[in-house]
Amino acid sequence: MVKLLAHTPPKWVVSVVISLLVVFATTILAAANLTGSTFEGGDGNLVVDKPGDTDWSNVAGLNIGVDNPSGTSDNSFGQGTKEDNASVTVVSGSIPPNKSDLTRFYEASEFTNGANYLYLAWERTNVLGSANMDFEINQAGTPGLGTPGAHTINRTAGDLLVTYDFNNGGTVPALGLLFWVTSGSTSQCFSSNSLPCWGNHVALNSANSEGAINSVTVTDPISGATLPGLTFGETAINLTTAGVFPPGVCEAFGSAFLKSRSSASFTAEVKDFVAPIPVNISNCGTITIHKVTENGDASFGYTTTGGLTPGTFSLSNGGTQSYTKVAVGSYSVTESSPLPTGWTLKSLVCTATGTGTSASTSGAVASITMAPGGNVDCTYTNHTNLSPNIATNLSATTANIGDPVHDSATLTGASATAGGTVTYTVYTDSACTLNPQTAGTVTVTNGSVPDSGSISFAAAGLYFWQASYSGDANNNPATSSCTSEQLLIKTNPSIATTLSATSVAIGTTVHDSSSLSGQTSDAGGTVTYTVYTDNACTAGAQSAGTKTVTNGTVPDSDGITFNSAGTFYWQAVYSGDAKNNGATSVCTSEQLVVNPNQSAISTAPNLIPNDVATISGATTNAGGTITFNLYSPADATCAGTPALTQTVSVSGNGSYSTTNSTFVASAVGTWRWQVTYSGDSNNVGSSSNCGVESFTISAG
Ligand SMILES: [Ca+2]
Ligand SMILES: [Ca+2]
Ligand SMILES: [Ca+2]
Repeated sequence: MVKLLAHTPPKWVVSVVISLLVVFATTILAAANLTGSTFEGGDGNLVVDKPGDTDWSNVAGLNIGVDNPSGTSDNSFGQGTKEDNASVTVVSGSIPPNKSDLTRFYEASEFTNGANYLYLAWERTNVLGSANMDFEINQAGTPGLGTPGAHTINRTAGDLLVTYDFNNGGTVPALGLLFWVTSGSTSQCFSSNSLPCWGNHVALNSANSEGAINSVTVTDPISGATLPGLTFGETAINLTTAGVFPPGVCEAFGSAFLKSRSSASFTAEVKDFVAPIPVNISNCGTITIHKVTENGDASFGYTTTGGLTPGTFSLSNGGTQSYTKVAVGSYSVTESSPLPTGWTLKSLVCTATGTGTSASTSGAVASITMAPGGNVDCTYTNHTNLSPNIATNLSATTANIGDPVHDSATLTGASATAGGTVTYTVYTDSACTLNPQTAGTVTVTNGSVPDSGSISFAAAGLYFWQASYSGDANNNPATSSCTSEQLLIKTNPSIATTLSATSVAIGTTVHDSSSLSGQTSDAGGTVTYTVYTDNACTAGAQSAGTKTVTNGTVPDSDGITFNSAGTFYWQAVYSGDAKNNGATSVCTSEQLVVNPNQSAISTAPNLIPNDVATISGATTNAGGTITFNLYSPADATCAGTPALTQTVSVSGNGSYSTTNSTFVASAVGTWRWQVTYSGDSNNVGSSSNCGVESFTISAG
């Protein structure tokens, strides 16, 4: 059973004769261009014959497939390959003389006047009378099909096969369409008895197609070749009216290649071929949305109108949303608001390609008009600023009046190319509002911040530095915390001293006083008083106490009692505190002279009386006692109680003395002794008369 391809219904055997008659009948109507198209697809040449028309010489979107050179390097399908075979073997070698040796093919398509048109042409080297060509048009390509070896043609349900059959002696080809069928009844198959297969055959007619083979030599303006008669064939097909692109169904073909078939029979062996090339045959378009973010990333939402699926989507940096089968119509894509915090839409740029396809933008909205084969590519670029921190470091946190101090600042979290400026300012309050004094504005380069200028301070106190970053196109401003860098400029107070006395006698107690000047009103710390014995205040240190300073007031020193004469040097040393430097009084500024005592004669009359009595005329062994009685001037008769009495033992003749050492006679007048010997058994006692011995104390 042979199936012929000229308007032949599936599964219906007709005779070759009838088939040829039908073909012949269509030739009468094949002269003009297809309705709605300017392409000269039925005149058998490649150049424009009628002004305003198009032909292969100027058609838009021309795609060219070129075969391997004829001869041993040519590629073709292995013996016995048929159209229904998806798995094929490619071999190399010369094409037999009785089969078409293909050289190239052309493809173009356009959407115009509401219809999709497909234009195809083939060229061959040999002048065979008959021509049986198939253009296979796939949704997906088959990479590497041109190289020898086993391949599987990448066919998808709905793929298209355009059959092009010309019998020698005719003037126009018989054209047909078959669709690749992968499911359903095998009755769909045109020839095969099993799926998948080429089926759903559409016989093209003069209303939806035209074609011609050159009957005379023509020139190919594309390749420059001269083409003898019957070596060039072309066709134009209205895919819309042919039902390839049914209404509301999106179809897109991306690859096409050309084959030669051995005869008009569909099951005839396919031999030479020209490897697949990319094409873009579609009744629909593509919309691609790209996302670019600056300085970070976030998820951005999008809504669409017009029936895109999915209707909403989200993108983050580098993301893409592609709609590959977008039917003719109007669409919009809108970036949802509010945007993620801190983000702005920096730009929305759309490009549109394809006749009738356009895109415009307004704010976050891309408005798209899609025509068949159109492509719209939009890029949403969103921007956010980085939020750097600025850290600071003072060259000193305490300094004295007049000392130069500068600040340093460091940005972290800024972009690598961060610019802008940093302004350094010094304030006198912790809110950084009062008495601003500039320490300079410096230029930030690639995130690096130069130091501030140096400032010296004439007044003591606490100063607050602040560094403020201006920010730039990629970085938010930043300001250091006012209280994060405080500079204390300390006072240089002086201490003055006053001694309670500067010249004193030995035994006098002296204290020191001191007072501060130039200190802060809340000055604390201590003052240590010390007394030295040298004028360098290094020797003989004696503490006079360490006193606590309260609000600048200094208590007096302890009192020091000086028990030796000399010159003493006092010194007061102020410790200083957080705000006040220390101070020391001048050693020689306060000298204390302790004078030596003035010696004096005492005239007070008094004496310690003693008496001596001598015994004579007594035995050598005389014993007994001698009693010495001393009477005060008030007792002139020695009748009363003696003021002093002492009894001394006697041993023989001799002198005996009192041994008074404690009794002092001080009353003025005449003091009288009376001395009595007691005697013993051998000697008679005796007594001196009152007053025989006396002494007188006179008033002095
Ligand atoms: Ca032409
Ligand atoms: Ca022409
Ligand atoms: Ca080939």
